[in-house]
Amino acid sequence: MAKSKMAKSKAAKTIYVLNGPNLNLLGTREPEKYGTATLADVKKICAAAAKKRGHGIVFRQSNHEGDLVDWIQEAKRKKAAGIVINPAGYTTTSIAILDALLAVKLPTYEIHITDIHKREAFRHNSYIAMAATGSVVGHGVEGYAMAVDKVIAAAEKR
Ligand code: CA2
Repeated sequence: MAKSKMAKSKAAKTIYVLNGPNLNLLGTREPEKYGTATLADVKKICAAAAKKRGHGIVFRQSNHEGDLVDWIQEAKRKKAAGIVINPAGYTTTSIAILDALLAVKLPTYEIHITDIHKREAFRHNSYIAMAATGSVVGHGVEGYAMAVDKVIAAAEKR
């Protein structure tokens, strides 16, 4: 491999960690389902996982679909290494988020705190999975660290 290419792939980069609707409530409601960690705790988990591999994060949450689309486009513009996304309630409905991910072609891991495949049938069919490199489901908030790790590994292979 050319020296310049090697240096480029090892350089510190940013992972965008995006969170969809209602995840701002994490740790304050339905702890039996989603646990007691807050979204601020999740941000720390992601930052630590990225730092271990020499990378940083941009961490965002919105209750609005268009914000998530804008941030996916921003990740591409700002040359992020990859995206970790918990689309929450938009998982099974958002062709707009799917299209944004297909357009930017960044390594992307979908994360769900709960195992969506063991929950109600309406939660099973993820549009986001059609654009994602892979997914982490059912590992609680620690699944975010796993997803950050996996997306960095995928980005370093590119
Ligand atoms: O398990 C996940 O991470 C989900 O993405 C969570 C979504 C749900 O619609 C998906 O099917 C699975 C719900 C996010 C709502 O977050 C809350 C957190 C705490 C209290 C209330 C809602």
